[in-house]
Amino acid sequence: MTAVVMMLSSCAAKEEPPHDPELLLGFSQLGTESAWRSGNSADIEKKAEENGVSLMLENANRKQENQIAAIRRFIAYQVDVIAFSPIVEEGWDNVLLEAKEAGIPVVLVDRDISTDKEGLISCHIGADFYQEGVMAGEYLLRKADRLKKDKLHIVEITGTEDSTPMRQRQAGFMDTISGDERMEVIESVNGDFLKSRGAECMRYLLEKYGEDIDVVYSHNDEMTLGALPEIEKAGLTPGDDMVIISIDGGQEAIDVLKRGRINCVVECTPMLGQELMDTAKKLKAGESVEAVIHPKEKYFSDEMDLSGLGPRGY
Ligand code: GYE
Repeated sequence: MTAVVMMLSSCAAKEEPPHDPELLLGFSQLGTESAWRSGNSADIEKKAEENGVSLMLENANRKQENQIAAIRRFIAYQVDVIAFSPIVEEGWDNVLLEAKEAGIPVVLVDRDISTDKEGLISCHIGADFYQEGVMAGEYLLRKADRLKKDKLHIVEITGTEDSTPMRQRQAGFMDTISGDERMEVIESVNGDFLKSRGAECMRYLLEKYGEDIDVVYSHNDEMTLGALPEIEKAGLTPGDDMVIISIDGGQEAIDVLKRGRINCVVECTPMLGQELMDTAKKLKAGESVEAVIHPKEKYFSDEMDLSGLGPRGY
């Protein structure tokens, strides 16, 4: 009798309305090159868990071909939504056409792609990198007023060539400062968003220009943190002898800013996980999504009292 009751009750349980089928999200992260990147991966993992989303996260170790292979695996696995942070802008058309043919929506996280094909991407969730460059340039214009100098020799250490943040942070900065006669970019070198390359680039620039460098504009915190010890080794004090401008706003750079060795850090938030989960759920449900989602960002500088600033979380 008991057995029959149990059988009946388990049958009854099966007839209950089915649970929402799980959402399976494939995400190809581009690497682990910075505190920003690690913070971004950690946030996506945390938000997937909180939202009950099954996440297949693959790390491409900074190789585009690894990202393409990961996206193909996600297609073969028939995930519900594919997301990825493209290391560079070009070269995605073929694999994204395959995703489109398989009927799997694709979300860009962080960086953008460049394509003339329609309908490959459902949504781009990432920072307005051009605006970040503008904020860096506007800070420098204000700083130049305070320094009362006729000429500022600027060196730029850029991020990964052909990536969206590299292109847009450069464009926003240049468009903001180029009309001002005091501003002269004497050289722009590629530091690939890496700390070791930031140090190498700075050594090269110091050997070539020495004390003539007035401003270092670096496209991310990692390269800045690599460059600073090189400036000190050359007998100069960053933040005093040279204006240092960085982007990202991770904890380490903010701490250095508070100590006066960086002058301005433009924020780029890696906390994109919740927007990604919301967007993936809508896409699975067949709802429409916004084409572009930019998080709100600000900057931190030596013009501000930063004593009350909370922990950054990355
Ligand atoms: O600024 C840098 C990272 O694409 C916004 O990539 C991201 C950049 C970030 O390596 O630290």
